[in-house]
Amino acid sequence: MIPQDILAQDNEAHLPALKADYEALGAHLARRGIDIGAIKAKVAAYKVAVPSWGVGTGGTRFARFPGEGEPRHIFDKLEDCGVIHALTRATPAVSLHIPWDKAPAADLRAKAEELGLGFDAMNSNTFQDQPQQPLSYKYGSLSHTDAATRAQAVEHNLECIEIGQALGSKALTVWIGDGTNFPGQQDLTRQFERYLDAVRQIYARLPADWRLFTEHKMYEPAFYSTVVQDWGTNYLIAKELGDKAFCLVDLGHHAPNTNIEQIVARLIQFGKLGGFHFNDSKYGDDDLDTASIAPYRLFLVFNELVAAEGKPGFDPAHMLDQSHNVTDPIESLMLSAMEVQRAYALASLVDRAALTGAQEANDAIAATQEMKRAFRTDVEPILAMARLEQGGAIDPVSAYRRAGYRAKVAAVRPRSVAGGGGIV
Ligand SMILES: [Mn+2]
Repeated sequence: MIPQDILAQDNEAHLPALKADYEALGAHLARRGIDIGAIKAKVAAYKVAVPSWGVGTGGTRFARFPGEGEPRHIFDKLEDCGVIHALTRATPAVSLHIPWDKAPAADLRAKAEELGLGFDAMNSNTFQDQPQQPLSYKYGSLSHTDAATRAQAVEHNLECIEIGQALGSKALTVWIGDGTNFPGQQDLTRQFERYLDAVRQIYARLPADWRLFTEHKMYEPAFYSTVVQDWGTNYLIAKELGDKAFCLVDLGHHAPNTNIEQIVARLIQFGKLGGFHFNDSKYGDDDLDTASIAPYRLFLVFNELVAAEGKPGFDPAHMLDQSHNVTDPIESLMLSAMEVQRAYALASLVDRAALTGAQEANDAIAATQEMKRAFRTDVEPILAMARLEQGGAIDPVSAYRRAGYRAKVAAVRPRSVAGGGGIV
């Protein structure tokens, strides 16, 4: 998909500058007592999953403007994900959405293997009605007032587990659109009781080596209340269910200015952080590219993660979850994967002993300066060298454009005519 000679040409063009920058950064970090090789090894080992739905062009409630050469089906989506991984070497797993990505397991496995990809968490969908679905989710799914509708939603989640088992997945992510638009529309307690009862039935059928992730979101599609509205409710769910249940944090699913890194710290402290859906936002669940708006916030989230490394049972799942309305999704996802790697590298530069010392001495300036010193470091040469050494691109966007991948697939993939909204 990306010819090796083109990748080699592109890397060759960038190599002299990279070598010089890497050497200079190595000397700078050495003065701070940091071994650049150790940071590079951490970055090389860091991986983030890509959502299958991320490689299609997204949209808003108003419209969707299809892009050139959009994937027609899951096999095209896997190819696009393969390009992202080939160039970044950071995204070896794809997260599927059922029923959008339904296909014979053997075919999915074969295609993924050909591309050097595996399968991350399975995502169920009870926030829209599917053709031929007997009962509607208009008024909810796992929390619906009607027992048969709840049973249908439970059954769908069990099917997602079954499909995931055939693919080698080890987790199910449940996000529901359930909620209300009007005060008094539902009894808030009874609605949550119904949800808990339904999600317990899913949890009871979870394979022993699987994890169940529940994802909170404060509003949208419901606008007065959602059933799983915040991290507190999410924590209660994970606590009620048991040891295999964890909370997923989607960065866009909070009120503006919420201290997300503190939520992350709390969930880590109580052993319930399941993982992340990375994206960025200015106002709401904007699903913008990771670190495009608030890179310092992402760094602060990773500061909590790096501080918790080595804690027993600490193994959060990392995934991108974005909607690309005005960019080539492959370029956005490559850059976003690199941004989470960058945040990880930067957080790894924090001098933990110095930070703790400043905290114990109540020296606020020294503490915050330690954070800023790490954040201000340009670690791009580390990321680029880690990619190059793993067979990827020094500059993935440059290599991708040089290879002309989008034009090539546009010639065989007709422009998608799917209209309407496209929050995907
Ligand atoms: Mn999400």
